[in-house]
Amino acid sequence: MTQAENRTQIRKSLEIVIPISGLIYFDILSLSTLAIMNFPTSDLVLIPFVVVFALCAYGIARRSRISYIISAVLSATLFALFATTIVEGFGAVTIPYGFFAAVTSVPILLAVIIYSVLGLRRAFTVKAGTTVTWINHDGVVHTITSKSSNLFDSGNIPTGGSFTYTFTQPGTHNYYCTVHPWMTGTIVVTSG
Ligand SMILES: [Cu+2]
Repeated sequence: MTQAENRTQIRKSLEIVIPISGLIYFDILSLSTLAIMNFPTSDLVLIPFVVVFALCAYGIARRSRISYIISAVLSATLFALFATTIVEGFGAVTIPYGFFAAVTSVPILLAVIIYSVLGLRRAFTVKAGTTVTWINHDGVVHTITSKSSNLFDSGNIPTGGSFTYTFTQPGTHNYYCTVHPWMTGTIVVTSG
C-alpha cells in the first residue's frame, strides 16, 4: 500500500468512525440528560432523534448512503431546534451537567455533519481502473446489478460470498439488488 493509498484509507475510516461515535455519544448524552431531568415532555422530541441516530450509526457501519444523508440532515435539524437551549447551556456554568452537555454536543454534532457529508462524497468515489469488491455479510442472498447500463450483474451472492468488478468508465454508476430492488447503491468513478 502506498502512502497516498494509506492516507485515503485512513480518511475513509474517519468518515465511518466519526459519524458513528458521534451519533452514539449523542444518544447516550440525550438519554442520560432526559433521565436526569425525569423525562420532561418539552424535551421528549429528542426520543425520535435518539432512535433514528442509532439506526443511522448502524447504517453507516454497513456503508448505507441514505444513513449518511439522514445523520447530516437530522444533526442540522437538532441544531436548529435546540439552538436556544444550547446557548443557555453555554451560559449555565452553574449547572455543570447542562454546561457539559452543551459544550460537548455542539462540536460533536458539527463533526457528525461534516464527516457525514465527506463520507457521502468520498466513501463511494473511486478512480477509473479501481477494482471494487462487495462482500455479502448478510444472512440472505443479494445481487450487485447495475441499474441503467448492463455493465455488471453479480448473480446471486450467497452469505459470505463476494463480487468483484473493475470500474473503467468514469461516471455515476447506480446499482441495486434484483432480490430486494429497494436496496440500492452508487459508485462514482472519476477519470484517472
Ligand atoms: Cu438483496
